[in-house]
Amino acid sequence: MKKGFTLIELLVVIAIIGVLSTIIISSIGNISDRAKIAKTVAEIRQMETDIILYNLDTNTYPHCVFPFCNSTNDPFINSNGVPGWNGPYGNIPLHLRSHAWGGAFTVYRSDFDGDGDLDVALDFNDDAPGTSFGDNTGGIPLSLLHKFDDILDDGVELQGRFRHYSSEGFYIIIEAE
Ligand SMILES: [Ca+2]
Ligand SMILES: [Ca+2]
Ligand SMILES: [Ca+2]
Repeated sequence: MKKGFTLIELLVVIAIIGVLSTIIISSIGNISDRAKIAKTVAEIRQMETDIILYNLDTNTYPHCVFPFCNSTNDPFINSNGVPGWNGPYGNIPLHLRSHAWGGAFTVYRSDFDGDGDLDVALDFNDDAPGTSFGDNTGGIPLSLLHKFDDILDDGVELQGRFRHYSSEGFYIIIEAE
């Protein structure tokens, strides 16, 4: 009488379990990514609203560079001497904001396209708020960044109002002023 499993049978069972768990894990991953993208799109829209309110008051844009942005220079909660400032802007100070993957989500200004006008960057950092460049615990997979462009702009990363800049994890709003 046959007792237990043969080695072949065990290997087949292990292989089947492996395939099933891969399928389950990847489908959970997709659901999780979709939820995170939806959450981050909402955060981007809120950030845009706060930036617009800041601009209406000051006629300029907030500038807050990770990791040097803190409670004493955060432009959403400090006037920093900017004329017309009438904050605070939004419910969460800029230096404490994070995107759904856990990294800091801030805004700063630079002339990315070199035309002499400052552009506004939405900075999706891979470092959590309050940490430094080496944290790296909260990065958005670069393969997912274009999803924001699909939803908020023209779906093309190198053109339009939103542009993915370089290989880094941030988007810019070109020609904001
Ligand atoms: Ca520019
Ligand atoms: Ca980092
Ligand atoms: Ca675009």
